[in-house]
Amino acid sequence: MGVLNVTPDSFSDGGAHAGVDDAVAHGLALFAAGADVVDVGGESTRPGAAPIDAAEERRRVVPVVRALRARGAGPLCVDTTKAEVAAAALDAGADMVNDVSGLRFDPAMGPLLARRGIPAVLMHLRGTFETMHREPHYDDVMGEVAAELREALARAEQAGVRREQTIVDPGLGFAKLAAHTLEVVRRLPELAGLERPVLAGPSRKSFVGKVLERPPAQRLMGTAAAVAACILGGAHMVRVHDVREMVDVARMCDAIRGEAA
Ligand code: PMM
Repeated sequence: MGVLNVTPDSFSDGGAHAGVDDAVAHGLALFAAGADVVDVGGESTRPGAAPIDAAEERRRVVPVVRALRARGAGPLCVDTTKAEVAAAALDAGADMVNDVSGLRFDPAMGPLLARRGIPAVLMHLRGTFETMHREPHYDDVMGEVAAELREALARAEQAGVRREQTIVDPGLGFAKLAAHTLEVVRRLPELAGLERPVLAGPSRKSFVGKVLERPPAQRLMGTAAAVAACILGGAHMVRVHDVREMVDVARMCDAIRGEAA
């Protein structure tokens, strides 16, 4: 899954693709580099990022989805916690939804996913975008992440979402210190107990920066190591910025796992 952030302030590539033409060019480049799906997001989750309303988020995301579709590009995923934005992006041609709140922020999201019947990523996140960067506490981080993802799956089921639609994501770096995220990556195989496909997003994140003491632009090799650990730990999909390089990492990991590269 290639990352296409259409935000003026995202932490690692913010501002680079804020115009529609630039965003479309970058989205096409992600597919050309080997992405199987591109995730279009209009709201930054970076610490201290200003929250935006649905109208502004739609204004950022929908033209990019529509223009990529017009160029024959896809499949496309929309990274949003707002049902209104998700619905508009799906109407514009998006194929799936990535809700980093795991259906907690907008009660209309579950029913929308149920009606549309499309694949949906349910990510683990504690608190809100404003509170999640405060000192998080876990006694058993992986046990608690898995239990809270089970709750997200139950919320989805309650709303009428079919289990087959769902993909789970432990939310690397979300409401987690570097040590928590490293433990989640190490214990990723435990998510197999949820019996759903797993997505992981280690790309350029601060836990990589913390270990290597490098800024986001210099986290390529750290990201490669984390992507390899995730895939060998059972992730079915990885959400990354550096698609061309990570396709090689993924193919190599698949070969090591004994799967077709
Ligand atoms: N990370 C970010 C944004 N959206 N969605 C999912 N499902 N998983 C993630 O790990 C994730 C996400 C933040 O990273 P970015 O600002 O580089 O997009």
